[in-house]
Amino acid sequence: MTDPHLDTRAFAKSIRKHALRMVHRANTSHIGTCLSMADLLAALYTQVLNIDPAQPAWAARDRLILSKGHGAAILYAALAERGFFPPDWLETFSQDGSLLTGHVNHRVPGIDFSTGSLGHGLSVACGMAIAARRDAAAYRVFALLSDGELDEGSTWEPILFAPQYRLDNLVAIVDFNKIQSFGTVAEVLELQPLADKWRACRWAVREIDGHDHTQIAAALRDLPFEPGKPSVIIAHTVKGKGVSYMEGQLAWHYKAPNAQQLAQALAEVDAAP
Ligand SMILES: Cc1ncc(C[n+]2csc(CCOP(=O)(O)OP(=O)(O)O)c2C)c(N)n1
Repeated sequence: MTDPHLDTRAFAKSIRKHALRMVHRANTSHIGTCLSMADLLAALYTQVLNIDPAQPAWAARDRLILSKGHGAAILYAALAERGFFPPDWLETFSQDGSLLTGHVNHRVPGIDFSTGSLGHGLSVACGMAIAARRDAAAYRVFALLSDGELDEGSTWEPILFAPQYRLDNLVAIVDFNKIQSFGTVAEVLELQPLADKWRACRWAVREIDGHDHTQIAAALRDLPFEPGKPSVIIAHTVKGKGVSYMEGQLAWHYKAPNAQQLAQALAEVDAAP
């Protein structure tokens, strides 16, 4: 169930701030990837996903697989904001003994699949989408992928497979921030023209600005883009979006902000429109 009182922009700010505090506290990596998908996750969790925080395993729920599982912090933040578990759990992120591990853990309420080893999420999402078909269930399956995962052959197998089975209950979203862990996409393994590649594999494709709330909402509202075809949203994003000194900077794949950097980051997120 979506909650009509949730404000997507406020939600995006809130989860950005949680993620910044979490990686600072844990002195851990991956803030850049969290910030690049913040607006996409905010739209999904406030406007789109048919979920019930009181029943995380509700059989009819929409499924979401964060295939880029190193972005766990901001997904946990979104789940806490939606009421799947108390927000003070976020303070344990990436600490010994915590459920909130540094990569996505399915033991956390609201998580459908553990991820972190890149390149598997879309195959699992395909399986869930087929299961929905066979059970005549109406839920949809969303897989949020990184551009780095599109360098892996294991991601292209479900890209070929899903159209064959006319899985129009399956939605892939590519967080196309054009930076990986050791270089840009263009340097490591060029993906462009990316939309043409998905189209050639028989997906219905929409390209959007992944930080423009109007474009994100419109794309998610129009799903499926074509009956009988899986849909992919290629979201052009900026790694580190919302924090000036992190935006487009490779180093923030790994670095954690210190106390002073955290204070500046939180202030910038607060000051954004
Ligand atoms: C199979 C696999 N190989 C390597 C890694 C290590 N690793 C973590 S993040 C990452 C790449 C990050 O770039 P991208 O996938 O584009 O995601 P982004 O952080 O830019 O959203 C890599 C190689 C991994 N998690 N899984």
